[in-house]
Amino acid sequence: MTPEEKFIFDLQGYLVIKNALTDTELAELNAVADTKYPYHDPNNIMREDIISVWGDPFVRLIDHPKIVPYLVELIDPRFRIDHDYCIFMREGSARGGLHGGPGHTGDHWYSYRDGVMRNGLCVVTYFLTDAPAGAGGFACVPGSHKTNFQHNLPGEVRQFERVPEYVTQPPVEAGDALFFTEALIHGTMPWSASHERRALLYKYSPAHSSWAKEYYDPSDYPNLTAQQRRIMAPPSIQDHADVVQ
Ligand SMILES: O=C(O)CCC(=O)C(=O)O
Repeated sequence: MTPEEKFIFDLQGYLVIKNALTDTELAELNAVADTKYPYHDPNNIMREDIISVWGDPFVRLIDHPKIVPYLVELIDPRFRIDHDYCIFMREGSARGGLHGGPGHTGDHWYSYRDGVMRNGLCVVTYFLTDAPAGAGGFACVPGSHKTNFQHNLPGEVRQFERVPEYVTQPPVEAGDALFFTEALIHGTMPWSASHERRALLYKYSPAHSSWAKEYYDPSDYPNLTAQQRRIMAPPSIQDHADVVQ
């Protein structure tokens, strides 16, 4: 991470990583995503768990070389993947309000000490389509990973019935990734663009902790590298060696 990226993440609790995916990677991922259509949901939204089993291009995202430095710097060199899923949305769909935040429940926390930032559960979202300003999708309250008053956030703001200036929908392009800590207040704004939203969410924890109640089964993945196998291991310090950048 550059010094400026550290400044931004500490300030905001999230960071956009431009062009995390190459055009080839993006095309491969979108080609597979195309085969998942049409989905039949009256709400025009598809949220499917464990999309890492969709094939090798999705497995490679687990320790994508552009992303590993952020996981090492912001979680720990011994991070683990906790769970993954996709959110695909069509025009007019909605999925729920702002949540998360640095509460006393779950593994949503951010800390800083002696030049080192650490987080509990963190998310890398890969965008397979653009999310321009005003389109909706990922939204957050920048800086709220350090708030002391998260319960004062009004209900109508949580539900996006009112969108004050402190709520942001960061514009992103296909191929970008967005790294955020679950200590950040965040959620999904209704999707208003005419094209589909396609977001892949890979969620990571410190080596010793788990948010999900089920763990990955390596036998579902025929071509794992030794490093990916370690990153997928259940929570423990012992099974997670440092991930090399
Ligand atoms: O990208 C989004 O739509 C928000 C995802 C979300 O709310 C979460 O990761 O908990």
